[in-house]
Amino acid sequence: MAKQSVVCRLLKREKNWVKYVFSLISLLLLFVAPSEAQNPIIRDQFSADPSARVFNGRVYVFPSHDIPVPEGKNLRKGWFCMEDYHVYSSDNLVDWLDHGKILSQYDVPWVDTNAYSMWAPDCVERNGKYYFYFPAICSKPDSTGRRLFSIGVAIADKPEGPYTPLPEPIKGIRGIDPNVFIDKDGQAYLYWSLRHIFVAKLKENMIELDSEPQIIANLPEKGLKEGPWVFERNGIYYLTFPHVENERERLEYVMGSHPMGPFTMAGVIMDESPSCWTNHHSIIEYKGQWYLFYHHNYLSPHFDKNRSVCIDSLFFNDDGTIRKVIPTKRGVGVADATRKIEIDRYSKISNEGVTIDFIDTANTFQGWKAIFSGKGAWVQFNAVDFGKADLNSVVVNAYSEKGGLLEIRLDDIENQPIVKITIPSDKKWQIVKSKLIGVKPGIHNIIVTSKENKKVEVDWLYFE
Ligand code: FUB
Repeated sequence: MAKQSVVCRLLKREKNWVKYVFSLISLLLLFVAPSEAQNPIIRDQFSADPSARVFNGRVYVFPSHDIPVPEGKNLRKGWFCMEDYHVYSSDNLVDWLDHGKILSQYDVPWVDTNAYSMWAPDCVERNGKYYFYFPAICSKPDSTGRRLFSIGVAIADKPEGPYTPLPEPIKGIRGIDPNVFIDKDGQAYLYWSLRHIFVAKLKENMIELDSEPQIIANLPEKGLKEGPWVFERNGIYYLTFPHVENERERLEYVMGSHPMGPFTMAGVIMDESPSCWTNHHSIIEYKGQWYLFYHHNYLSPHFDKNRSVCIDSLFFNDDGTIRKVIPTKRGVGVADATRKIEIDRYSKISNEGVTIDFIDTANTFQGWKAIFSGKGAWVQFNAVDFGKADLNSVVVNAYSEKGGLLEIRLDDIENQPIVKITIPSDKKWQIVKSKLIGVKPGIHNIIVTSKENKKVEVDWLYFE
């Protein structure tokens, strides 16, 4: 009812259809889109193994979907559990739209639906069709009686589906983590892993192999390798992959002059995480900037098989090598000053006097809060767009039993504050609104400082 009357008002107000359609889309996005600018970018469910692709000017992320093990299922304890896939898209890497479920294990005739094994997928476009590649355990045992991983394909006319799965997996493959690379000459290659990393040419139809699978040579001998992701830049072919050099997976890469190799070991893209055994990634260029999509168990600190997708910027050296990416909480993209800014997803933080914790440890999807406890402690959140600066107040969601005083500065902690925020003492969360003293137009880093030795918790803030 409420939604209907808003739409009616819109119809009356907007005189031309272009404006109307634009307003309607924005309105719909408000209702369906989780807007998450920071890491992790997907907060409506667990998500892992992100394959990011640019289709029609938008970034689409095809992750796998971790779920807690359903009750009553005889599944391996402490292991991955995945039964379907969603796809997400964005045109600013800030607002991510969940297009919903695109494929489930129950849709695919050859998949063992007791296995919950819809692991890391990929998707590519060819001649206007979208080919979604996914691994899963076959319901039919092999000649030795084992049920093994195969790779299937589902096809759609649009990136967000609907996808129709083929009745059989691709012949000639045992393995996981499919990745497809289409070279400039139009030849498509399929990569996958099973202890080694394999490659084979794909036929023009994208659903059959056109060469014998071959093991990629010159990769580290020792330690698990999986999750291949291949791309080309300035004539260099990069094969990037998670590898267990020490205790957990880190992201490494090799460089070569042909998609099938030979490749030469080039280095580490991201070090292993202290808490997540796996990592799995993809690399794309979007609007002139390169990005690394990867996963981490941020929303499930005590169980690393429930992971979440993150993004950070990636840079190359002049010789084509990749600079190591240090994972950030801030992630990428410009934050709109007038929308909720979660300063706990900070760019920088003072060494003392401020910590980050979940708002509710029983429901981590509610996100985090910044807890100030010392005078002079600060949190910096970069790239906030104040637009034309016709803003005059800040709204903060805060909690402080004894009350406290915060200040916000732009760009440099030595600058004059743009606002002083008195948080009254209270035993519940409160929305506090304070007048801005002065704000400059454009994009700025904001620095929130505590001015007293009193505990103040901040969930989010925005300007209006
Ligand atoms: O998500 C299940 C498996 O974990 C993937 O297939 C691997 O790459 C690792 O991320």
